[in-house]
Amino acid sequence: MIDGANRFLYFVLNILEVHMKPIIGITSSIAKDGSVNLAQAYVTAVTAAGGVPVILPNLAEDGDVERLASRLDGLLVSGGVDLDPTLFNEEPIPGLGEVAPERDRFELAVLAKFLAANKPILAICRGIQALAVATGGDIYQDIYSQVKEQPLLQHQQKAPRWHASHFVEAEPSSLLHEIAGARRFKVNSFHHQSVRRVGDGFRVSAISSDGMIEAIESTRHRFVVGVQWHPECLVEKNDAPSKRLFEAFVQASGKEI
Ligand SMILES: [Mn+2]
Repeated sequence: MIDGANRFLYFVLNILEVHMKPIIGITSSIAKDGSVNLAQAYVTAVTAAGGVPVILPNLAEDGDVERLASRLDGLLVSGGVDLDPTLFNEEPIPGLGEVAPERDRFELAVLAKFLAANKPILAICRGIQALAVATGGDIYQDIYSQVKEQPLLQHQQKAPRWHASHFVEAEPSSLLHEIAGARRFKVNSFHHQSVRRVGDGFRVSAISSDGMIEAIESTRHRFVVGVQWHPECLVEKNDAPSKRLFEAFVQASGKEI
């Protein structure tokens, strides 16, 4: 009898837990062969942190984006190709790489919906650049040709994706500092663009030793964090700051406003 009641209780708790798991939308790219593309590492990292991931296609209709955003608890803006510089009123320079106009349009639109609703956002690599542009900041199209003031680190590492190659320094009392639990830690690096200027209501939350902005966060929202590195690739090597970042993001997404 008691055993039966316990089993029933366990069953109910299981259902509740599953129902309470936040749904995390992850943006995707369109591959050369026309398929919707997302690295499995994002899905694995969100799942491991207790979220239910769903891969988002690049929708064009504003009403569809609104509807989609209203159903999601958190938004993960994933990595990918360069951002179109005309979005921040610049002409393309020779160092600019490939761009993805339909993806730019969708990500800026879905970011706007999430920011307006104060729903959690984790923006990774290309994602931090989209977040900066979506919120009135701008980016370097190509740090190697545009940053002349100081020598740069190797930000396009040749080491494997799970290898943390350079240090970053978190700004004291930033949300990132609190989550990472350390001022200085190592990250991986696969970028030639970088945030140049943050918009109103945003702060820089980590820099690399060459002064490049490696993380930003909103001071007006409950959880809006952008990182220039790829924490989803470090999670598999049990990197503590990366695991905590995904956990904090998923946890924030599970809380009602
Ligand atoms: Mn870097």
